[in-house]
Amino acid sequence: MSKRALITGITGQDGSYLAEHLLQQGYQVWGLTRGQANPRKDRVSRLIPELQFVSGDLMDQGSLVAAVDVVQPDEIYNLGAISFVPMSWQQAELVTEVNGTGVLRMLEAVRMVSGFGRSAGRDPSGQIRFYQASSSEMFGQVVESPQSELTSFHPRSPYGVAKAYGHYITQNYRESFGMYGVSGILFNHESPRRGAEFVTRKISLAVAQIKLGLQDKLALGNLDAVRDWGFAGDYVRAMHLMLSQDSPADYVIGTGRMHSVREAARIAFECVGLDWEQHVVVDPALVRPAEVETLCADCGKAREVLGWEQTVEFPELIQMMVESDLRMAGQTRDHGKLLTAASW
Ligand code: NDP
Ligand code: GDR
Repeated sequence: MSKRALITGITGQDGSYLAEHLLQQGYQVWGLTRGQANPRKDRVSRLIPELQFVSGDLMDQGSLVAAVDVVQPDEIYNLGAISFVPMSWQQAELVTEVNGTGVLRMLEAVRMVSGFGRSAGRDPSGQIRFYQASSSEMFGQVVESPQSELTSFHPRSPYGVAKAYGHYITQNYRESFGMYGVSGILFNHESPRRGAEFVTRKISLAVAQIKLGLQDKLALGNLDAVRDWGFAGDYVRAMHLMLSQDSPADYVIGTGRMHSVREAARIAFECVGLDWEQHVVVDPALVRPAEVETLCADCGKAREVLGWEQTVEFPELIQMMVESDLRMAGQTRDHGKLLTAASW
């Protein structure tokens, strides 16, 4: 019997890569989608025709119980979130509801559908395994570098605070009810499917359009911000590995290498033979109210226990994104349109 997985956030970057990975492993995969005519559902359904869908929203407890009950999954990957950090200052309550309380609603849905009582669910066999998409944003203002599973949190955005709640409530349900719940503390990961609002994709899209003469300038915020960037395709393998262990535990996933936004821009423009300094302008409006200046992963535990390794280095990742956007920019220009992130 093939295993059944339910993925929230199926229309996002990670959802699509994870679905492809699990299908390759022989799983049946359902994606949770919200809204009455979500165009991103059509896009992922065209990309992965084997996917099945169930409707639900992290804001709506009843819909999550119904979705888990219909799918009867062996594994749930809770990737759904409002994931763009700046939005969390503009709509803090909404982000808290989706990214924080939404995790509690998913855990409650698992508990209700599995019929967990006070003493039930202690037997690890037959449990629904639950993965929570935790984030390096929880570390925020870092007190030690690199950051491991033992590093304390000091989130710098309402997004990071909500993710910390999701992290702790998953840990608490594991300890309170014996649920198989794990959190992957993932550092930034990118791909040609990354949303256009995130800095690497914003850069690769702009580089493609500048190269084709469709745009001249690229406005960025803090060029000195440093991140540990990896490839999303590598990181979804880690999610699956985490849920494949005998005992539930949390893991940090990252590359252990740091690069600045300035460096990302330089490499991207170099890919097409252009000088970044001729095109990048700094817009102070894009600088965040409280910035996470630097992040770097210590993923020794994931390497040792999961045997996880990344396969794509940073310059290769940027090149992959620029080449993909160049191809798509060429095609959309031929149809008289500008390139957007919806083009994949
Ligand atoms: P995306 O922004 O690409 O995707 C977010 C997904 O969440 C979309 O499918 C969106 O669906 C869904 N979603 C938003 N609101 C709701 C809601 N109310 N109910 C159900 N689903 C909802 O994110 P990524 O794929 O990049 O990231 C996946 C997860 O991992 C997120 O939780 C993110 O916070 C976390 N994360 C990401 C990292 C990264 O570098 N990419 C690093 C660390 C953590 P819709 O189409 O309906 O809007
Ligand atoms: P981040 O990713 O906030 O780390 O969250 P993002 O790509 O948005 O920002 C990375 C860094 O780049 C700086 N920056 C800019 N960022 C954006 N978006 N646009 C700009 O023009 C710009 N200029 C400079 C930012 O200030 C920041 O320091 C991502 C998301 O995927 C989260 O959901 C996830 O939890 C974390 O990664 C880990």
